[in-house]
Amino acid sequence: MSKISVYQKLLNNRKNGRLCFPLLDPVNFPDTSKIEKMLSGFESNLIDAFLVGGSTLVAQEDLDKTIECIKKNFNIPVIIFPNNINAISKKADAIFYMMLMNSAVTYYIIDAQVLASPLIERYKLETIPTGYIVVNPDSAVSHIGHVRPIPSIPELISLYVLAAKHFGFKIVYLEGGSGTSMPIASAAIALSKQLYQGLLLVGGGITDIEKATKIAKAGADGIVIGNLLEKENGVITFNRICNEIKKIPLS
Ligand code: 1GP
Repeated sequence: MSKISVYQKLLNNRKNGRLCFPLLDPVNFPDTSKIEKMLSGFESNLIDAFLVGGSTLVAQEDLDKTIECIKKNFNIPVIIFPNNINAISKKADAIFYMMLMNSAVTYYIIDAQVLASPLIERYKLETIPTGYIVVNPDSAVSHIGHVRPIPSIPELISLYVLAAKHFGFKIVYLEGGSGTSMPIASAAIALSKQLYQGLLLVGGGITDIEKATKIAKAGADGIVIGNLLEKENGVITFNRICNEIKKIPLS
């Protein structure tokens, strides 16, 4: 019997509540003691998948080490959230096969994906086609990805979401930019969810229950949290946030 895909697991989990994804950036873990400490704080029943990646990752071996550590501690899927072609590891369960939809250069729209394809094939990594839309111009991903910023106008953002739907992407990821003080606005999330039936993930600047609840209630199927995990008591806050948003009535 063939095993269930990571994507199918996410769809199944979504039937029971909003999805929660901690995002671990390998560049933050020069040695394993720091990641081991962080991992010991997570509650496995609150996490739907670990995302691993970051805008400035350079070495595949750092990615490998981070994934190995997670796998040693949890029986939860690990999905690569790639920044470039070096972010491919055979140790992961799946990869967001992403198109940075509002990049101004072909590299992040199609070239990197073409270059990455043979290795993904060789590693037999599950690809989850993902439309990645970056809203905040003042962010690392925006700079690295040559993003053509989208003003925070819901109708404009929704055009990209519609295009993602027509491409058949299984996930749309609305990115507010890591560490932003202005997460994606509720109106943009609500309109996006109205137009797109796949999994709508939202990340960037989610640091407390209030922001997370607002985003989830607006229509996000899942939230991604990175920066907060690095703060003091960040994992505890992450657990509280996830606990709360998983209680929100299904919609
Ligand atoms: C970044 O959306 C993610 O790609 C997470 O953002 O680091 O602000 O949580 P934060």
